[in-house]
Amino acid sequence: MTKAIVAAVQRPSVSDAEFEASLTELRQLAKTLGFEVVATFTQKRASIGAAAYFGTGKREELRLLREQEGVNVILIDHEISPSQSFTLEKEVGCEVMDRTMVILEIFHRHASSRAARAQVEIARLGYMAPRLREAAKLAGPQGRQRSGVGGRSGGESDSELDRRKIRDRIAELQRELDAMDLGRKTQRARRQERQGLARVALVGYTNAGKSTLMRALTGSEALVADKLFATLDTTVRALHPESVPRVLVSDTVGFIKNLPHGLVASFKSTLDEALEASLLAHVVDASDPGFERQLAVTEEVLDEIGAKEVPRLLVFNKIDRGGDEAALRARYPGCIVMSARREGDVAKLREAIVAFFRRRLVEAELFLPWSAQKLRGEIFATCEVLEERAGGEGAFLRVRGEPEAVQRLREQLQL
Ligand SMILES: Nc1nc2c(ncn2[C@@H]2O[C@H](COP(=O)(O)OP(=O)(O)O)[C@@H](O)[C@H]2O)c(=O)[nH]1
Ligand SMILES: [Mg+2]
Repeated sequence: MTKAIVAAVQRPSVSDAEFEASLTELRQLAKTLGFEVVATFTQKRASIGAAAYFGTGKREELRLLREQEGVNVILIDHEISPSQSFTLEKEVGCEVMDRTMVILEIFHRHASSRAARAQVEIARLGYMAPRLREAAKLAGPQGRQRSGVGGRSGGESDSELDRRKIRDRIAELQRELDAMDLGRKTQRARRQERQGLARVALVGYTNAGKSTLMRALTGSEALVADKLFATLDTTVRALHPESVPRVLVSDTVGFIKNLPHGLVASFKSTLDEALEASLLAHVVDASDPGFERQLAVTEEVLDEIGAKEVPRLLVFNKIDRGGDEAALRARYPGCIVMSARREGDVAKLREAIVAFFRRRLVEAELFLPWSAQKLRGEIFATCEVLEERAGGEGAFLRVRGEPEAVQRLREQLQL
């Protein structure tokens, strides 16, 4: 496992509480990337040097700590400049990632649609460009000049070339995005594949407990081996044990308190998972004193990405750690107050989710000609089959399922 140190400078304008909250969030983000955070390293500093993020003595201290702990990467809880990053890497002897890089990496992993991937790549390239320039500068004059090959005029430096390449690539991605019309086509294809499947997406701030609930609701090792779901990504799992109707749960990238400005667009595009769901379970950390603001921000962004109409289930989690259950219930009617640590509570959440989808179910009779038996698997996968009768030319199936699923089966049967 990659071992990491979370490190930051605390400036006088930042309160202890703020500072600690931000570090906690970064540790959480590191965990999301699969890092093991073995230490936290901080320094109080009046100002941050242009070239060096930490003071001289502190950098030496950090180097020793890194060696002692066998650490592979240092995570800085700020967006640092390319030269700060290079100085630090050289001095401590391992990779340095700043907050922006960590977040970009998480978005990258969560981007599932083409549009989301393009959006994240644009943000990544924008972040990389000045860093490549810096790397070229540090490599010295020999490293910068290459003889003119590959159709570029002699004397053009590598950094200029790289910069041009990045600019071209960003322009290309931007054109792709425009052409995709926000990926409508891909989305429609994906939606069709998943249509009729009851889907709930877990949304909310990072650290609210989404992934924990995802595991609790679906069984950690529950693999979705069904052919029907073979193309679904790893963040989608069926409720386990299985329910009727079968409900798919998806985890989304979490909201982040200190989201770097340039990442807002890519963050929103990674949320498109939420748009495909028929229910959003908005998970809130009830024990966080700032939960009301987090809740409001999440709702605002969901509105902005066009998820306003998707029904919500408000889930106040971590009530075992604090929070006023009675007050929450009074203030947010219909909400669920729970702890992911309590099995009974998870079962109740599960029931609430299944109940939502059950309310929407309709009953219908389908006629399945003997010639269309390949649709049988799909009928059984998307609906509950209440009764089956054989007729002369096919089978009559009385089914219960989502209105969209039944409608879609009807259309396919008519073809
Ligand atoms: N005390 C307590 N801790 C929880 C609860 N749910 C999640 N956690 C912890 O909160 C942290 C963040 O959970 P995680 O599921 O990764 O949050 P996510 O960022 O929303 O996916 C983890 O350390 C969990 O073990 C809960 O109900 N009670
Ligand atoms: Mg998570």
